[in-house]
Amino acid sequence: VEASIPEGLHEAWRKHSATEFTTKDEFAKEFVRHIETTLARSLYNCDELAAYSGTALAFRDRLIIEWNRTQQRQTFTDQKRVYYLSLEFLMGRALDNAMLNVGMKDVARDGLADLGLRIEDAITQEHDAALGNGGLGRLAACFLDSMATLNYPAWGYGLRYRYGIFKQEIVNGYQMEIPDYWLDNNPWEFPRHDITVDIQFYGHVAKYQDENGKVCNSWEAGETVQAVAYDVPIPGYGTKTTNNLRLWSSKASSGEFDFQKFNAGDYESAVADQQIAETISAVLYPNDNLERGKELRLKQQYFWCAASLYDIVRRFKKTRRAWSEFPDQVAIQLNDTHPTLAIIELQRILIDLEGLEWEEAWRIVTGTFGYTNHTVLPEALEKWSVPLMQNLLPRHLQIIYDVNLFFLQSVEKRFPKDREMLSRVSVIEESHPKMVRMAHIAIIGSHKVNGVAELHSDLIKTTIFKDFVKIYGPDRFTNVTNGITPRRWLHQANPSLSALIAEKLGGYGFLTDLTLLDKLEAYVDDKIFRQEWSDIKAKNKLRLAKLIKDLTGYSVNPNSLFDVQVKRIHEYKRQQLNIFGVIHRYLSLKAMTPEQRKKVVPRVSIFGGKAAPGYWMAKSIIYLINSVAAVVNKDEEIGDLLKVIFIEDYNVSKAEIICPASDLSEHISTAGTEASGTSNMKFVLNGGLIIGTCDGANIEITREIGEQNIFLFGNLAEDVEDLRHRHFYGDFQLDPLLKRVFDAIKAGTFGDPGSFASLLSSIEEHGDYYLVSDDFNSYITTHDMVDKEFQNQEEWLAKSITSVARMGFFSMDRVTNEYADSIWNIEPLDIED
Ligand code: GLS
Repeated sequence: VEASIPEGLHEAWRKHSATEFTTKDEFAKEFVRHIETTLARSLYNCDELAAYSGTALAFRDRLIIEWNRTQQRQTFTDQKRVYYLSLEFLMGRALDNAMLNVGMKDVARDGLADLGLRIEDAITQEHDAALGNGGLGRLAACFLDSMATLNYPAWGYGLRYRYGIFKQEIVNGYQMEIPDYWLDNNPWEFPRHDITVDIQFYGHVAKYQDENGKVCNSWEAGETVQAVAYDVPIPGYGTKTTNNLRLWSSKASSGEFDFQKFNAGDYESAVADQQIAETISAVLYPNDNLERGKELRLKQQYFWCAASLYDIVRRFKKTRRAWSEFPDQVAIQLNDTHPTLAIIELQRILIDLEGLEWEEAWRIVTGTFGYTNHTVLPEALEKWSVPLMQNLLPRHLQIIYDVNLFFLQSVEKRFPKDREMLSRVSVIEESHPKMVRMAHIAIIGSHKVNGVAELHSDLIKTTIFKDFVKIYGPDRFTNVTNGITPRRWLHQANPSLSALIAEKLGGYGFLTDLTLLDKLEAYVDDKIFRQEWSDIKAKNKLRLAKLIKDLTGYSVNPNSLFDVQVKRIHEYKRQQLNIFGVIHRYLSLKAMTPEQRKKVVPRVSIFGGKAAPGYWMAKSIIYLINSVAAVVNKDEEIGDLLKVIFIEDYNVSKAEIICPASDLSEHISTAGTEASGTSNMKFVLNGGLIIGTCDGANIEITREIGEQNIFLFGNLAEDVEDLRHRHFYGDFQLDPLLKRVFDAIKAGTFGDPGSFASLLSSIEEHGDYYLVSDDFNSYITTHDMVDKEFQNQEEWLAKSITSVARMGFFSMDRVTNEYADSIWNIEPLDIED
C-alpha cells in the first residue's frame, strides 16, 4: 500500500494545492520568490543567469503541476501507453520551448520587463541539453514534443549522461574536444531518489527445479549497479498534457561506498567501486552512424533497458491484468537497435521471473515491440561479440541462442535446404569471434519494422533485410517518413515568420495542423507580403552575421547568398564535395577580370558540425575547410565575393539561429546513404531553398514542393553500386574540374598539402567510394544555376513562399499519428482542468 492522504481529507488538500500564474504580476511574484528563496539571491545580485534560473523555476512549477495532473489522469484511465526507448535525446534548450508551449511567453516577457530584465538575455543563458549526436537524437526530441502536443500517453526513456556530446573548439583549424558538463544549473530534472532499480551484470546462470519439478534458470549476478530515475517534464503545445522523459543515472548499489572496505582501511578501493558504477552513465558515445563494440557501451545499453523495463513492468503489474494483456497496454518503440536488449530482457522477465511458457512469452514480446531502422551504412549496424555478451550477460546470451534456434527452425521449415539463407538471417554471425547481429533480433522480436523515408524503407526491404521480407512477408515492414516539430523549428526559431504566417492565416492553427500552410500560396503574388517575407529573411541573416562575427571575428556581407551545410561531419554527407566546390569557385573568381567579377553573386559558404573524435578523415575535412577559410577570407582581390565560415560547436540552439537565415542549404549525401535527413526540412520550412541529391527525404520534399523549387543534382541511388564496381576495377577518371581543385591543394595554396593527402587519395587512388568525382560536374553546374536564379530575387521569393506553403507533410505530428495508428495502436487522452 502506498502512502497517501485519507479520502476524507482530499478536499482539504486540494484547497492548498499549488496554482499556476496567469498574469505578468503573478509571474513576477513567482520569479522574485525563486530568486530570493530558491536561489538565495536578491535585487542586488540578480544577473542574467539568475534571471534565467528564476524564470525557469517559475515555469518548472507550472510544468510540474500539469505533469502531476497528466500522470494521475493517465494512471486513472489506464489506457495503452507508448514508451519511446532512445539512447539519445537531443533536446537543446527548454525554457523558450516551455514558455511557448504553455502560451505564457508574453506574460513572462512583460513580467521581466517590469523588473528591468530582458527575456532574450535570460533565454540565452541556458546550456543546451545535448544528450545526442545528430538527427537520430533530435528525432527523439521531436517525438516527445509531438506526443505531448497530440495528448498521447507517452514516456521517453533514456540515459542521464553526466557529459553530453563534447563541446567543439577550433584551434588553429583543428577540432578539439572539450567535456560538456551540463548539469550545473539544470532546473529541468527531478531526481527521484525513491525510484531505483538494481541492475545485474556478469556472474553465471544456475539451474534449479521449481515446486512442480520444472527446470528453471536463475541468473546469479557478479556485479550489481543501481539505476536512479531523473524525470524531465515535457509540455505539449496548447494542451494540458505534460509527459515524462525518464533518464537513468547509475550509482553504486551499496550506497555511498563499501563500508566494510572503508573500515578495513581500504578507502581507495571503496571509492573506486563507486566510481566504476558511476561510469556507466557518465558519457554519451560521440559517434553518429558508427558502432565500435565497446564493453561499456553494451553495459550502458543493458543498464538502461533493464531499468526501463523494470519500471514499465512494475506499472503494468499494478493494474493486476493478465500477462496476455500486456501488448494491449504497452507499446515499446526501439529507436534504432541500441535498445534491442529490451526484447531479450522482457522475454527473460516473463520466463525466468514470472514463470510463463516460452511461446506465450514470445507472443507478448513481439506484440509489444516496434523497431525503427535509421541507417543502411554497414559500419553503423550493431554487432556484439559473443564472448563479450557471454561474460556480461550470460543469461541473455542463452535466450538469444534460443530465440535464434526457434527462428531458424521455422525458416528451415519454410525454405528447406536453403543453407545460405539460414546463415544470412541467423542472429549469430559465424565469424571470429562470433557476433550477435542486433538488427536481426530487433526484426524477429518486433511486430513492425520501419524505415524513416520512402527510399530508405525501400532500400532496407531490397538490400539489408531482403531475406526477412521473404520470411515474414512485406507487412512486417513499413515506412514512416521523418518530420520535425514546427513549434521549435518555426515558431521558436523564427518568431517573425511564424507571426507573419499567423497574420495571414488568421491565427496559429498551423502550428498544430501544418497542412494549413497551403493557404499561403494565395499570397505568393501579394507585393506587400513578399516584401515582409524578404525583410524577415534579411533580419534573420543579420542575426546570423552577428553570431558569425562573435564566433569567428569575420564580417560577412548580409546581402550575399548564405549557403549553409550544418550536420555531423561524415564522408557520406560529403562536406568534402562542398569545400571542393568552394575551392573551384575561388579559383574561378581568381581567373576573372574585374569586369567579370562585377556580375558575380557574392557568397558566404557556412559550415558547421562535429566530427567523431576518432574519425580522422572527418577531422581532416574540418581542417581543410578552415584552411580554405584562412586563405580566401583575407584575399582582398576577392573581398565579399566569397567568404568561408566554420561555425564551431554546432548544436540545437545554434541551429535555431542558422536555419532561418539560409538562402540555400546543402543536403548532398551520396545517393542511397542518408536514410532521411531532417535538417533539409528545417531549412525549407524557414524559407530557404535546398541543393541536394536524390537521397533520403530530399526525394519526398521534391514531390511535395515541386521540382522547380529545389536544386537536384548527381547520380541516382540505383547507379551507385555499378559506379563503385567500375571504380573497383580501375575504371576511374578524376573529373577535370576536380583535378584543377586537387592541383591547387597539392600546390600548397591552402597550406601544407601533406595534411590533405589522404583525403585526396581516398578519391584519386582508393576508389572514390562516395562518388565525389562522379557527382562533381553536376554539382558545379547546379551551383551555377543557383547563382543565376538568385539574381532574380522575385522568382526566388516565389519559390521560397511556395515551398513553405507545401511543407505540411513534414510535421512531426503527422509522423507521430502514423506511428500511433500503424505501429502502436494507441489513442490520445485529453487532460482536462
Ligand atoms: C540517422 C540518419 O543518418 C539520418 O538520415 C536520419 O534522418 C536520422 C533520423 O531518422 O537517423 N541515423 C543515424 O544513425 N544517425 C542519424 O541521424
